[in-house]
Amino acid sequence: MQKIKNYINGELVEPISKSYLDNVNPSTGEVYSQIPDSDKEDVEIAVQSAKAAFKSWSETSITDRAKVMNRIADLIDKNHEKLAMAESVDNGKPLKLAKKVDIPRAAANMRFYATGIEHFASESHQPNTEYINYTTRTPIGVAGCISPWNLPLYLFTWKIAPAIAAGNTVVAKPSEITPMTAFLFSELCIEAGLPAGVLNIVHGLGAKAGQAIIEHKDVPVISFTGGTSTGKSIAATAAPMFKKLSLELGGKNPNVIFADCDFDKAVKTSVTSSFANQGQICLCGSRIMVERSIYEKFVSAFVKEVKNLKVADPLTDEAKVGAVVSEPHMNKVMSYIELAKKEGGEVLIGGSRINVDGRCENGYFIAPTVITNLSHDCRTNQEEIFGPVVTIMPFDTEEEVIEFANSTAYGLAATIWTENLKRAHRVAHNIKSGIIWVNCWLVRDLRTPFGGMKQSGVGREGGWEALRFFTEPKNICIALK
Ligand code: TXE
Repeated sequence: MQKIKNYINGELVEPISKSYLDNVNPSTGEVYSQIPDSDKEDVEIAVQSAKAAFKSWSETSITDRAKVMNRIADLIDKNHEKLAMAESVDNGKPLKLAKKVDIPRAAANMRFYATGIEHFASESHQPNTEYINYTTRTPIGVAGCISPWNLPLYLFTWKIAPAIAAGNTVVAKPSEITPMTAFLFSELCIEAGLPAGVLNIVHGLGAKAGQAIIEHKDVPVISFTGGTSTGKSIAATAAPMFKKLSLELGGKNPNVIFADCDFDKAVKTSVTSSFANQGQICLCGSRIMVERSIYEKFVSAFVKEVKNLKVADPLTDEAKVGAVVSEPHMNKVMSYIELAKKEGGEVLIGGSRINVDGRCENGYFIAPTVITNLSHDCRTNQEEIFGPVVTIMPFDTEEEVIEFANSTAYGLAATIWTENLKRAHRVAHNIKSGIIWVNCWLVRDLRTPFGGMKQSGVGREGGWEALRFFTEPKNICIALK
């Protein structure tokens, strides 16, 4: 059985304890590889290796940093099929999706920040003829990057790329639930000639290996994507140590449909925004709010469209929906469907596990589920489910739907469907979330700020935001006379 290794100081190594964890293929329920159960000692070596590499990497010219990052991007492209297959097997997502979205985006992340760093600039301020200020932005040191299981290589590289482009060295931990592409990525970094110690990848559990990274005194900057409760605990550890923190956490995103929308487009895109990646994207619209005059029509068109979503073996071409990521996660999602029923919800379609015959008979498949008849403030509509479950509710006025949209503890993303330009702007301004899409969903321009308000996180990723996050500004004021 394949054994994944840690990537420390430019080499693939076993965990010091020689302990391993099982890695399960969620489409079959079978253990198919082993991952290092790393602990403090492995993290210590990784941090020391990153510290040792920092001086030379931070002094490496931006052009040379960009060159090696571009080589990594080219190798991701070259290994597109292999990486996409690994992502689908590890995560349960349709292979087609991994090919189209996850792997191309990982390459794009590396290229985006390889070129971005060559255009990044700091400021100069001159108040009069006597003084001039200039601001430098220098790399901070060893960055801790911790990523989740829903978009494994995509989110892993989204953190690593700006960190190393800016001249930091990194100790990174992918999710223990989906470690495979991070391992394959470490092989590509070696092949591309990334200097030893610039990136170190430690595999293992969050509470053990992850926590050791967060607690380490020589890791002054941390970028984390994952659950809100994990984010809270990371903040509690990091804040008294005055670490710089970027937290990208959960969401409970509203999808607001006004009667004057482009109906067919709104229905089709809303089905995608509800169920893409089995609903396991922090940007999925999980609460659909529809203006009452088109409510019935929308619900029946939506359900009709959902019937066409084929749940199948993720490696087949017909699969529109694959397996959810793990058995515990499947149980969590199923428990929310039960909760919805207890709260008076009516399940219009789905609501149960699906048996996919053949090699996937023991896989973790859940039918795309649509629930109505719930109030905006019940638990089903307040808590993050993070699975193929969506609720639909009617609203009467613009004021009311803004109240519904803003009623959760989260504020990550929102989608608004209307052909009324003024209303689109008004509602966009009044919804408290970091990202708003009007008449579209998940259109990503990597230059835009990405992140959430309220319990959806702290800070923003993307574009200059990430390069600012991974650098320390210093203002130098010079007397000219
Ligand atoms: O995430 P965790 P989980 C949400 C979603 C999901 C819930 C829990 O609702 O059901 O979070 O998922 C590492 N110190 N999202 O349990 O635990 C962990 O090893 C340092 C939303 O899988 O937050 C992994 O690498 N690290 C989300 C990463 O944190 C720790 C995506 C995320 O795991 C740690 C995923 C600790 N103490 C889940 N504990 C999104 N916003 O996209 C865990 N980790």
